[in-house]
Amino acid sequence: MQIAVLTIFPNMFDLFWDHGIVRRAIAGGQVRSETFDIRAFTEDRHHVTDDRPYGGGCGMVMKPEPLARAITAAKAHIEGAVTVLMSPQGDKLSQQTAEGLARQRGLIFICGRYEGVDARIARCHVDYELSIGDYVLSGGELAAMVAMDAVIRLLPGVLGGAESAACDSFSNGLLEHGHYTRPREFEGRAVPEVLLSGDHQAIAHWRQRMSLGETFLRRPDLLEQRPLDDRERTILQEWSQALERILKHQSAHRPDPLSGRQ
Ligand code: 4FV
Repeated sequence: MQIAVLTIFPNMFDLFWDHGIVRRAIAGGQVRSETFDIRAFTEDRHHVTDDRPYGGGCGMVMKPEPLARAITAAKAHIEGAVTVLMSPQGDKLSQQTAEGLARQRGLIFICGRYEGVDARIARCHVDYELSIGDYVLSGGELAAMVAMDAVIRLLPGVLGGAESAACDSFSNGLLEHGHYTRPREFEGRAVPEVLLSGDHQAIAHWRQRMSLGETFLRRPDLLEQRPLDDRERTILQEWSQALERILKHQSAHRPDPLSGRQ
């Protein structure tokens, strides 16, 4: 996959390209990355990339001309690339959107600064607007790094044997179960016995229950959004029956008003 980033701070990406899975993907040839300094596409001697907003108001807006030239230049480098503007107005980044972007041949990330980019760039030169969350950053660079990290690790051949995107949180729409490693006991807390059993089916069942439980407790919305498989439905039905029993017996624990006990 070819990736280009358009930014007024290209050096911010030096460390990003040079570490971890991203570095490995570049070294392995799965990714070819390039940064374009938007200032290089200005025509004035002060390389101005922003200007005051029409209609007044606070802050500055990124000028359309340097951006349009930079986008054209990047597109000339990457055949059939999808242009992605990082902005709070965009679709929310999720594992599904990351999987969709990972299927593209080329991506061009546009990083805004100031109050944002001239709306005519967003409307006429951008294929897709993407947000990493409902908050305002001082620039799109960190958001582009988040999106690129989520996409690059999904590219075929990037994650090595032991690593697999398949068992990621959200890859099956659920939160992940807890992970444990040596020592068996830490601060007096032991690793769950089943994980030491070597019984792979029991381990898989335990992990599925933990994953369902974590998702039910922390993100029940995720469970409402996705179809359950038979085993998951059985587990949730078991839990709901157990809850019924507990609640039914609660009446038995209600203090007897005549006993004078609180
Ligand atoms: C953002 C976000 C974000 C808005 C104005 C950059 C800033 C400035 N990008 N997800 N949230 N961008 O806040 O992607 O130009």
